[in-house]
Amino acid sequence: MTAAPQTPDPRALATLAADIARTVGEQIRIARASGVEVADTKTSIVDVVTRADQHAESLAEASILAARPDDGVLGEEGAHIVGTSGITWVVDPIDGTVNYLYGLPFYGVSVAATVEDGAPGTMEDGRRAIAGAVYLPVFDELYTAWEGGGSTLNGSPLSGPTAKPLEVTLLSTGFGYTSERRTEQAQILMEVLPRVRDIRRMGSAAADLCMLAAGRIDAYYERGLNPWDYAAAALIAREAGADVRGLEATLPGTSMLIAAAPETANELHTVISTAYSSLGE
Ligand code: LIP
Repeated sequence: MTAAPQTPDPRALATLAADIARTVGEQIRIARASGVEVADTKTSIVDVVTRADQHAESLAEASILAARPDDGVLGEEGAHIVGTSGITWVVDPIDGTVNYLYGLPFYGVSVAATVEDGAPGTMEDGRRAIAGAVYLPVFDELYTAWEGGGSTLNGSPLSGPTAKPLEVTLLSTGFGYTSERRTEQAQILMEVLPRVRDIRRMGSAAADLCMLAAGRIDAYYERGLNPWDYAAAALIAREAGADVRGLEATLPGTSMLIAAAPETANELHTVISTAYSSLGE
């Protein structure tokens, strides 16, 4: 009987994730200076993919498999390799693609090593990140975490968000690419916005969750994210002390991702849950 593959040291996986995120991030930052080309659209005319997204994902995939040839890879731009090691790398080559297209600074590379064992920390897509990194090249900020190892920004430990009453909470959120989803999100925002200090819309879920881990925002929520948007940064936020949760009994992920200090997350969860109930959801 073949032995089950041993889960590798999460710290070593985090180091690999960080190296790849930084290398790919530097490549896309340099490439941006020469311009940017839309290669295709996806769920709508405003959901774009650039040539840089495609090249970045190819580089990330090749780097992962050079280091760990038996692993799987799942990428936003189509990478889908089923591995045999039990580790699947979930990659967003450019999270914040529209920001990258417009030359705005909030974009980054997200690389997560995940397992599918259903243990606490498992997201709605069934994967659990045990190591991950997000690199924001314009700011030269590398966020790294591994399970049980805490989170760091450029090597310095992060202590995450502090608990605050919702009325003084600086909240980040994001919106989908279809008018139907944005109509619903605007209705929810109408319930949330009057109850918080202010909102920020940075355009990258990975950056949002890293800002939360760094304590630069107090809370984040979004509906409609993909696994590659959140895989690494949800771990970074959790390991910094944030409560990352879904709506009601749902695991955090595409249906809803709420992240804040536990007490703040409780308040925000109640407001969002009530808002969706009044929408008839
Ligand atoms: C983005 C997310 C962001 C969301 C955007 C978009 P992309 O991912 O990170 O939170 O609000 O609509 O989905 O498309 O730049 O990889």
